[in-house]
Amino acid sequence: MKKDNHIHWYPGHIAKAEKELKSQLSLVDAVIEVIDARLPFSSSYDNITRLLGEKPRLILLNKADLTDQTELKQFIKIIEQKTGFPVLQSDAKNSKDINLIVKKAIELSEPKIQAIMKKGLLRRPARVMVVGMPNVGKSSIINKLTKSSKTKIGAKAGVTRQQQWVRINPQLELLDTPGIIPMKQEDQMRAKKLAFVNAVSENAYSNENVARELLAILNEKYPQIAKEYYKTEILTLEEISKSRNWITSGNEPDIERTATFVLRDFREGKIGKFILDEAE
Ligand SMILES: Nc1nc2c(ncn2[C@@H]2O[C@H](COP(=O)(O)OP(=O)(O)O)[C@@H](O)[C@H]2O)c(=O)[nH]1
Ligand SMILES: [Mg+2]
Repeated sequence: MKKDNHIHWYPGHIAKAEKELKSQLSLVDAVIEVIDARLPFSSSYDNITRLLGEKPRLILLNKADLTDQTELKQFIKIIEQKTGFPVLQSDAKNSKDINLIVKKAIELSEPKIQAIMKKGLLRRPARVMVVGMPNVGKSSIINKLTKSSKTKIGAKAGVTRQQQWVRINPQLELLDTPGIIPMKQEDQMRAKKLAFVNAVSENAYSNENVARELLAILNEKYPQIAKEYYKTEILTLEEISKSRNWITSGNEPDIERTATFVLRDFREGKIGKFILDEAE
């Protein structure tokens, strides 16, 4: 665990993940980009457009159950306008969005399928790759889509074994990918936001510093909700540890334990429903 107030970035792994993603791109007709709806801007991959080129894309704001719905609707509009791609919200515990996701993915792939058929080849299922940062819910979405009809297709030629194709229905096959994070992250605030939602390895930061930063943001944007949850007047690790009676044997506030719990509470949506990016 790191002790300084800095999120450490490891570009080595990232370069490899980017390279793999690029090589897979030629296998697919369209891409589903999964974003954590609590960070509609910060958890989108900056380089995604450069990386994906002209591939049709569906943007999914996942973990919508952990956000404020009114705010989320605003972000959906903004992202649709900014990217020109369709944007849907989704939530692992809700199956109502399944049909819409499947329908959109097939629709976005149709031009490529049509081009193949024009060459005299038979119609094949749409092939769609699911990409996004670690922990945004890529695998959960695929699991949800395949819940009833899970058919592992196995490795295709030129595809390494970690990559798993699954058939959703006769019209659609999905490819799960490992999470990718930006190659560089000079914006420390953004790096911290990604740590809040567990998109960065825990080895890269100190829980205490990241939890303090989270409390500062909640204090600014949603002070009442967070104070009510922790039953404190002031939102600090010290006050929360007292309120929860998390005290060390030396009768000091147990800051490390409190920080771990604050991060866990936030990640599980216990404190409340939040969006931590600003719409402007
Ligand atoms: N509350 C909530 N949790 C989710 C949702 N989707 C995924 N998760 C949780 O987020 C964590 C990471 O999910 P996973 O699918 O492994 O993410 P991946 O790394 O992008 O494949 C898991 O603990 C999931 O249970 C969602 O829509 N809502
Ligand atoms: Mg996964």
